Amino acid sequence: MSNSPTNHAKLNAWVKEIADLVEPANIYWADGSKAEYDQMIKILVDAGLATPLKKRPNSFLFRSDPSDVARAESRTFIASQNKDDAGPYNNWINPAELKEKMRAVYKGCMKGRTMYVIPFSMGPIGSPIAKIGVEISDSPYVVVNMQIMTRVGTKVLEVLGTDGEFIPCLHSVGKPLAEGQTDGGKWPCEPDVEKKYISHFPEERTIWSFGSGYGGNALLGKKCLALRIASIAARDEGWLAEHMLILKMTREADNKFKYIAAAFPSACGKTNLAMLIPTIPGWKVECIGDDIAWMKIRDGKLYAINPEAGFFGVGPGTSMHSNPNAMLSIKENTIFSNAALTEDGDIWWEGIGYDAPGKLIDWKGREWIQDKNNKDQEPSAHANARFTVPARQCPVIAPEWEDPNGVPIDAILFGGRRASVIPLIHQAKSWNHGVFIGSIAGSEITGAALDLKVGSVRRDPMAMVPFCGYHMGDYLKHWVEVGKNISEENQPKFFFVNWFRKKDGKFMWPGFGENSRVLKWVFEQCDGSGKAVDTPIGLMPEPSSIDRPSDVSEETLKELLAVDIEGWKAEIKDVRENHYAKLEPKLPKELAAELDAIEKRLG
Ligand code: GTP
Ligand code: SPV
Ligand code: MN
Repeated sequence: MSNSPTNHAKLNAWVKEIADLVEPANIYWADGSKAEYDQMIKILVDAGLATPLKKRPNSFLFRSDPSDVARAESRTFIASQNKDDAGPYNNWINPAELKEKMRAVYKGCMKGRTMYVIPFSMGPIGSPIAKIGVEISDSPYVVVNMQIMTRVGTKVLEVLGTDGEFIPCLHSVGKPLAEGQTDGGKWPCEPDVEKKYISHFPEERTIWSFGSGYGGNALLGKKCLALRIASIAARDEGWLAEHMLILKMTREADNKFKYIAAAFPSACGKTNLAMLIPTIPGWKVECIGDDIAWMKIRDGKLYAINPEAGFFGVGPGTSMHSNPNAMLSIKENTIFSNAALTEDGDIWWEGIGYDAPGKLIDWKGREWIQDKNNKDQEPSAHANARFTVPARQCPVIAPEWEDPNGVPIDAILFGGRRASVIPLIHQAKSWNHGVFIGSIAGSEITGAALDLKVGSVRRDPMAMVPFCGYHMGDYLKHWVEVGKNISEENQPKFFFVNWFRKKDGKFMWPGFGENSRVLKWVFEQCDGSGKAVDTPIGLMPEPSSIDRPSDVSEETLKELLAVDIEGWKAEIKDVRENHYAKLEPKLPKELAAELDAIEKRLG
């Protein structure tokens, strides 16, 4: 290929094969430079797809098509050779059949567009735990987002050399242009959800995405590579690829620190927890990552890296009160998707902490004036409006966030959104008990997927249901196996948290920075200085061991830390009948034993 900057024969052959299929007008190899970023942005602004924001230097707002606002879970496929390898929580299509279908839609799909070839590294470039991918995409929006979210460009090709391993990631928005046709200022995509595909071929370690330009559907390094494909590599190689934030918590009195990883489902508080400002004096939290952790055993301990280079965070609800460090991160050099636009050239969203300043343009491009008397007013920003920002812009990014060796994990938190039953915190008593509490996690569905019923509770083991590239039963078995390779004293401690308990429709726990009070107990449990009581569901703090926020009554805290025996019995019954039953015959016996044991303890 004439304009290829690499002599990597396999890569060049793949690029040629795809170009022959999708028939682009041009091919462009991304070098990851600032000049290239600016050039892509210029293309997008000139095309009417991006609006420069006067109030935020080098920042831009995009409005997507209303059909293309979040991950499409019903169109996400794990096309393993055997259906059984995908398991009950994934959509499966025979890979040969899926490829045939997709080849038909890919045929000529980049006509009139430039085909961008984006070499990227998940993890610091050249680090032994990094993985290299090459994304082919016809979206300059993808190029700029990939530049922020991953490490892109020439250096990656250098590491790849002439025969290095890479994961091929093919993406198209699915909207070819006829001779002389343009996008006319409209977000290009395939608006029919049924015609979108986010496909993974586990045996080949290949990703094929078609029809969507938004988030995890299109930025293929993130969920597709760093979770779905990486989870398969992790299973085969004895490590863990998880939907987890990583934070460092320091007790300033003695400068002792702990590293905590936490898995919550999409839009359930990872970004917020990862960079929280403790409300209790004497404690500091720094951020290593906000969404994905790759964890490997080294020197008998579990070490974690954040494979990403940026944050793709939820806008609505983010304010100087809830997450000041996110607000400070997004002052400049930020891409906004589906937020509202103010008259003076800033973004706005629901829950940003101040009233909408005058007339806005909503995420659908219409005039919008806030009407606080109308509770049913359509929001101005989409619930899954997002910001894309380099992680280094976070004021509390930990100095070691790019350490290729990772950080040793002391505690692992699981969690979800639950209005009732699940207490503020409880702790597992062993590795297998920890895997158990993670495996039964239930959470109310959020707006982070476009085709699920918001609000209903679904089981989401380790927050990985949408992101695990193989059978959930085998995945849980893998977790059990990893524990066997870490000595008990080096195993992280496991906790389950729930910031989302409600009474009379209101949150009982203030959340956000106040969650530091719960993290403090976690820290103390790791440190050996915490106080805990034994309960049928695990270890729990006495209400007096949690520093109570001023706006939480003693009675409320007691309620948040009570074990609702009847509620738990119903929970466990549901797990047995509707969740664990689905995992048979692959349910690990260790987890079946944990289920029997908790049932017995509940009486
Ligand atoms: P993804 O990026 O989809 O993986 O989401 P996430 O898990 O990083 O969630 P994020 O931190 O972006 O929070 C999602 C929503 O939950 C936002 O609207 C937050 O304001 C809200 N939220 C986060 N933490 C808390 C909390 O402690 N309490 C309450 N009540 N809401 C929270
Ligand atoms: C999530 O849904 O968990 C996200 C956003 O982090 S996306 O990248 O679109 O998957
Ligand atoms: Mn996420």
